[in-house]
Amino acid sequence: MIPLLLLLPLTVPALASRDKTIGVAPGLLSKYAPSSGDKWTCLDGSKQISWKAVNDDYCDCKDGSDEPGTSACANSTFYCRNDGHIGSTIPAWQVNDGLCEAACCDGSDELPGVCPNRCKEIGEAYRTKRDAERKLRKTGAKIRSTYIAYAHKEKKRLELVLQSNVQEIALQEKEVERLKDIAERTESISAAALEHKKESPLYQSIIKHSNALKSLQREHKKHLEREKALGDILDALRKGYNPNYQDMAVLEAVRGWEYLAGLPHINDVGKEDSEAEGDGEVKEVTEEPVAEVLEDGMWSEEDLEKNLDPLLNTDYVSLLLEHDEHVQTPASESVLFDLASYIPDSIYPQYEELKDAVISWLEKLGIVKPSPDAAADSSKARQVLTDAENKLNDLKRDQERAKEDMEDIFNPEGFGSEGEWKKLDGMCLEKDTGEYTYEVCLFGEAKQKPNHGGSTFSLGKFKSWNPDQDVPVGSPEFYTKQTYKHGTRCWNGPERNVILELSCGLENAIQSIIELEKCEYQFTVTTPALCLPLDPENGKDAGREEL
Ligand code: MAN
Repeated sequence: MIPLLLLLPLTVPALASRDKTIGVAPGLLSKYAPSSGDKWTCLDGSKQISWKAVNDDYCDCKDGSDEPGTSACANSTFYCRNDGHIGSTIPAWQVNDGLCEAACCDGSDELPGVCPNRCKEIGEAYRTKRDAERKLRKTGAKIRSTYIAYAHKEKKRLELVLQSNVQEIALQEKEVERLKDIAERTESISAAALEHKKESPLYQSIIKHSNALKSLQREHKKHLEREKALGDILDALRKGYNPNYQDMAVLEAVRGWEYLAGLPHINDVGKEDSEAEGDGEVKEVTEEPVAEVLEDGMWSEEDLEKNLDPLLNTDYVSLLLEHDEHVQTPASESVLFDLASYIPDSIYPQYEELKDAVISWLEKLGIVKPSPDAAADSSKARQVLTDAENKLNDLKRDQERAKEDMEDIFNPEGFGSEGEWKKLDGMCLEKDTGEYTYEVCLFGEAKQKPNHGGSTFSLGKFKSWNPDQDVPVGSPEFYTKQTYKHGTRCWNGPERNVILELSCGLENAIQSIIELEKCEYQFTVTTPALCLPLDPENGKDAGREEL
């Protein structure tokens, strides 16, 4: 009680003696000076008051500007200079309330002697922390810039993929058209007509060639295997024979093999090296095989290995039908002689049934030869068509994916406006917490894998960046959170999901995992992708203002 009584009478004179500019922000200091006649005008220009009335603990101006250093005006603010640290502004009601505000480390919000000035130590600690953060940002930003470069390269690669994909699709579309035509014609042609076509000397010759080639291929394979086995035997002889026996037959066989296989003589192997290095180790250097000179159109060894099988799998019936198109227009294909094309659609099924019945009677009576199996040929043509259509669909899907990837690379809602996140697409990070190993494949799926048996649970798939409504898309804060949703449902509970809290760090790593609520997990993750470059001018963060 006594100290309070002692303080009260001191308050007004103490205030009167204090600097009139106390609590004034640096930008407004020039406005706090008396005009002639010791007058002063409120900052909003609404009133002129005596200079003495400034900071006299009585509110005169509507805008509160006459009391920057007291709590007299509810709408004014107080500026703490915080020398040794960073200045800050607090609301007027916190001034002279007997409490030392953390934001005013110099204690200037209270009367002298009430709060100690802690700005030196706080400022030093702040600067140490800030410098460490800047160092981290600087190094991290260098890694981040490599991520950006990767995104540009990736874009170029995707552009090329798209270009070649467009050409491939066009070619494959033509191929599908061609095969469709063949399949339709194979299906429409009668078995007898097909058999007749197969009797063409050209077709017969091709089949013969094909069979000969298949037989040669079989023999060739046998010889290759034999040559390999012989080579192994000779290799063993070369390495294992004892030169002291001076067996000329063996020596000749070894020399002959070395000549054929382009190997140095076994006694010379490693001599040069061991002479130079003195390590005595045997080193073998095989001579480079001399490249074969091929006549025009001839196949190389590699061609034979790679392309002979596809050639031998050619659908010769399809070729035969296609060949027809090039040499003649079969009379039976003319609409004039195609009875079926004159039949009205309504009675076509009955016509087909009647035709099949008549043919089957004629076959049974031995008047016509049973028709060979045309279905096998037509189903083969259909299969080839289906394969080609599947390939076309795959190409189109690849194209769609490449287009989506292209759109996402420099998209603020995708991999960031600089593409800095593309590098991390699909990168998997793991952390062992004892009971579980948690995994997140960025932009993919998060998982909880038990370390001592049991099932792995999905914790959800990538859903979005920061879902907070008030965080602008593309702002640095936008990239500090990711959500992964719709994981395995908890027993009697919600689906598992993850909130990923991201911050700048030199490594892409999971730092901690907490199950915030049942089946809701929080991963904290560091990544260089979030290390924004500092302002190159003064080494400060370009986008943020210090405390
Ligand atoms: C498993 C784990 C836990 C989770 C419970 C919920 O044990 O996925 O993280 O809390 O299921 O039943």
